[in-house]
Amino acid sequence: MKTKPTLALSDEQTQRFKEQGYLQLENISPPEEVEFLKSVYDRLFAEKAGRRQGAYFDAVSIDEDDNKPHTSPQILDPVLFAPELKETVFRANGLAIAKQLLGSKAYGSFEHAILKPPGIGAPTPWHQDEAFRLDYAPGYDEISIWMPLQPVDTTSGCMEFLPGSHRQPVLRHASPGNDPRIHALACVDDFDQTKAVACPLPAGGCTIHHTRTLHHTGPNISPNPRRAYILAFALPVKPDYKFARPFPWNLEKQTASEQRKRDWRKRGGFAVEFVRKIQKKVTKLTHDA
Ligand SMILES: O=C(O)CCC(=O)C(=O)O
Repeated sequence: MKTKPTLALSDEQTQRFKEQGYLQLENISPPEEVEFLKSVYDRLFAEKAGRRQGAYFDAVSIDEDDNKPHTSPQILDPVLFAPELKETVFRANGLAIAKQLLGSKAYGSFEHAILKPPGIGAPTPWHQDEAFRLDYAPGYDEISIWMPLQPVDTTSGCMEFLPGSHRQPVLRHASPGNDPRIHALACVDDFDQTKAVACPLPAGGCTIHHTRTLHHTGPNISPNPRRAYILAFALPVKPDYKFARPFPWNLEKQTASEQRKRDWRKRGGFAVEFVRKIQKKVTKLTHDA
């Protein structure tokens, strides 16, 4: 990418991330960029961008009814629907941080946007991101960089982490209410929620967490939308089914968004997906260079 990073983690911050499994920064994207991202973000959610191809869905409901208000709408890979998101200071800084924490081969693996509408925004259950993985790959390592586009605290759904929890394996997860039609996952193993640390942030700040760090967000009871834009970075790996089976809670899933994606593929979306895969490979190679 052309945009240059404007920050680097100190040794002390890198060490803290290794010990705690998360980190908080006051500033990863400048104020004018946050304003620009907010306008793109609001347009994408107003359009329900990617709904017909399974990229837009409500994470905490059965998500079949377009007329019901969505309480945790998400868009997977929003950059596919707004190419102007490609060149940002947020992305350049995120990649630089990922290379510091994971190694020089780190690349942008995935991104998503999660909106919690004012007053009705639903909590995100406690989970480890790795629990969403569909395959197993030796050497897999990933971090997420979570940036709010407005100030965020415990009344609007800031991130809360369990320090040190990234040193555990992936714990048992299940669909909320054991309903496999719901996209979200909730950790159903024992863990001590009283040790959770909330991370309020200014607009354009961020939290960084490891794929195994237990985290959640509360509801948005504030009068303002809570917009979060998340970039994930990983090390390149190859899936290997000899080593482990996919997680059982993912094998059960039957979400409406997956069905919309299958229908879209049949209508020709598979060709679009193929082109996107090639473009992603090219971007990854550029990041490696
Ligand atoms: O924004 C949220 O509510 C949750 C975000 C999250 O779980 C993540 O980025 O891994």
